[in-house]
Amino acid sequence: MSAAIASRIDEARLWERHMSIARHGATAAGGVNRQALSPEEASARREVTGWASALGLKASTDAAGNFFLRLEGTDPSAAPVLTGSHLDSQPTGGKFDGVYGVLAGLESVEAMIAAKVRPRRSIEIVAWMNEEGSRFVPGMMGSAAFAGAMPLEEILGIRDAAGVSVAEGLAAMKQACPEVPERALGGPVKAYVEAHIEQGPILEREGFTIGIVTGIQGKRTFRVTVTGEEAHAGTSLRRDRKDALLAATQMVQALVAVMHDAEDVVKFTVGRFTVQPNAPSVVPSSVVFSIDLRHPDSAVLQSLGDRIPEICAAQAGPCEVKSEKLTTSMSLEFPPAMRQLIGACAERVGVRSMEILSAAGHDARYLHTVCPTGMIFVPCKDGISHNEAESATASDLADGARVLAEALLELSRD
Ligand code: HGY
Ligand code: MN
Ligand code: MN
Repeated sequence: MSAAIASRIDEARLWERHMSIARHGATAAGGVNRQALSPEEASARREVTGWASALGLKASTDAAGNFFLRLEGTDPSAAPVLTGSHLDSQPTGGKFDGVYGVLAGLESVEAMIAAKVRPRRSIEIVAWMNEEGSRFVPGMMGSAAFAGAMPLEEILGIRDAAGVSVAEGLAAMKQACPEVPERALGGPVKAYVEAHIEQGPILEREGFTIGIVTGIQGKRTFRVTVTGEEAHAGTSLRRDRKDALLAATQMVQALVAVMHDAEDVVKFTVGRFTVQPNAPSVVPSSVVFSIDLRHPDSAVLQSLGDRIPEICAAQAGPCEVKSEKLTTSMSLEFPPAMRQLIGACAERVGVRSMEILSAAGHDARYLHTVCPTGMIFVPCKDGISHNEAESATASDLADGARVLAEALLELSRD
């Protein structure tokens, strides 16, 4: 292995750190529930900070709650190279989604220090705030704010299901990590590389260790609110009812029929379905449901998404319906130069790589709007993710970190 830094990556240390971070928000089924800006995320940040501070890295945070660990370069004034991902998880998340990008970044920097290599440009490891969009909607708020794609004021006012605002969550995080200084939001970035598990089965099935990510498929999200009328389950006549649940389920079925494609390329998900008053003997007066729609072809994504309001309206019956378009992110392609660089690093490290489109969303989407951006995938078992059974191997994680370390060093040199 000719790569100088790659040989310093410590597979056991990287694995142990994943197992240690998995304790923050550990679930009985072996996964994690580490919601954005939660005490669990704060304790995970503190543990990562402990490892980083021991290496001389400096922690900081910005007004959007993004968390940075900086290895100062020999030219501190030069725009830094960023790497990282997220520490928040889905409610039934796994040990590797997001965490891997943060820990692989830390491992890369630790390998450089061990090799006594000081990069010219500073390298910053980032844990972006609320990538998952589980507690606060939409996801990727932190990287969107960093890239100027979403106004901070709008983000601060968004509330979770318990009515807690992002601003209150940020205050709680600050209270949990009072020693972390604040820095300006945004700023010049030379390049960004994010390591992540694939969250799909392709690398494992094709027998490749490294995915050189070509881009990210497009995604549109919606919130549909169906309003009916509460009524007694025993006395109200069917013809008089305004049953929001009945209307909402018919809307979902009609949407599923339209989104069904034989090639299974359209990805349509209703992940959240909230019924009010949610009492067995009361006809539901309100249903709010989420729509997560994805497709690699932006024109198809646009046209399918545009049909959602009319499809829902057609199934409303005696109820009212409001279809809100929340986010629209079209498919993107990472710069060929970044893909070539990652490919060359994989070759130098001596691991097999293939080009692959990301079907999952990542903060790299927003960094792509501010600097040359790339992603490195490693396999996960059976492609399972957003599931407590999510699993990866120590050697694949280490190989991905080796490629990342080489790429970061190369990017931080010029
Ligand atoms: O939903 C996504 O694609 C990401 O894993 N949060
Ligand atoms: Mn992720
Ligand atoms: Mn995820």
